[in-house]
Amino acid sequence: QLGLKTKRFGWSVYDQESVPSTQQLAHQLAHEGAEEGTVVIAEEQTAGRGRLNRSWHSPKGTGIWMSIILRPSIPLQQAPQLTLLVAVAVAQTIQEITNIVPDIKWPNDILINGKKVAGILTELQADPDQVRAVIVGIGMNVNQKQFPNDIAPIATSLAIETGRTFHRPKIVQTLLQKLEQLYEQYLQHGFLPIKLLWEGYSVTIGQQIVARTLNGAIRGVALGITDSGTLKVQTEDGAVHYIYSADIEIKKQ
Ligand code: BT5
Repeated sequence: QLGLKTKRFGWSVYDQESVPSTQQLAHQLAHEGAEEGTVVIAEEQTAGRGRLNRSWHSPKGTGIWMSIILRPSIPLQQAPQLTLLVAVAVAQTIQEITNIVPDIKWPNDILINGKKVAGILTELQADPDQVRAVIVGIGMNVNQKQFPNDIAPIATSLAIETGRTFHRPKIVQTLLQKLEQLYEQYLQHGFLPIKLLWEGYSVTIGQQIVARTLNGAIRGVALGITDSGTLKVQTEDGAVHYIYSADIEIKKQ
């Protein structure tokens, strides 16, 4: 009923009314051997999550709460590339649907006017050095008119930004199409073309930033992303750091 026009993605769609987390269900399905392109989507998540077990607000019938199983044969250290690939697909989708060009803040935030409209959660099932499955979670705020107080200052939706409401299945269809197209390009030609597209949406590169990682904060200039998708940051003492994942604060110049 999603009217998908994709070749590889969405042959198997688990369309759920309410789940704790589509990510959790997708992990389970991937463990059981679900094929690449399996999609789990829900009207509502009661325990939607972000990175580091933060919660993701996923009220009923307003947004897109979706997880996709990918099975690329790539070494573990290239997995961050997939977050950036998905971010490009989300940005392209928003651009096509609304005509607004969103910003991507490395690694997983899609912003409009500085507020978060979508977030991506990339998780792995892996052998010691090879990826078995990548579970990509996408949360996109679509028709919400308001947010709870704790996230109201940082969150937005397509409806808030445009004053319109949107037919979510159409957005899902566009998103899966973009995702499949970028993924095929990635498998055939590698990360470089994706990286160029990503740079076109990026608000991180060239900025003074603070990157908060699990090992502490790094302050410096974001020089760029590497070919594996990590962020290259130069601190004041001239040292260059490569960051796999972090929360980024962009300092006002
Ligand atoms: C993310 O984490 O941005 C990843 C979000 C992934 C959600 C999808 S929905 C489908 C799939 N199933 C799941 O259970 N998850 C995935 P992170 O960068 O850690 O950001 C989390 C932070 O964003 C929270 O701590 C809040 O501050 C904020 N936040 C929570 N809900 C939000 C929302 N709906 N819109 C904007 N910001 C939100």
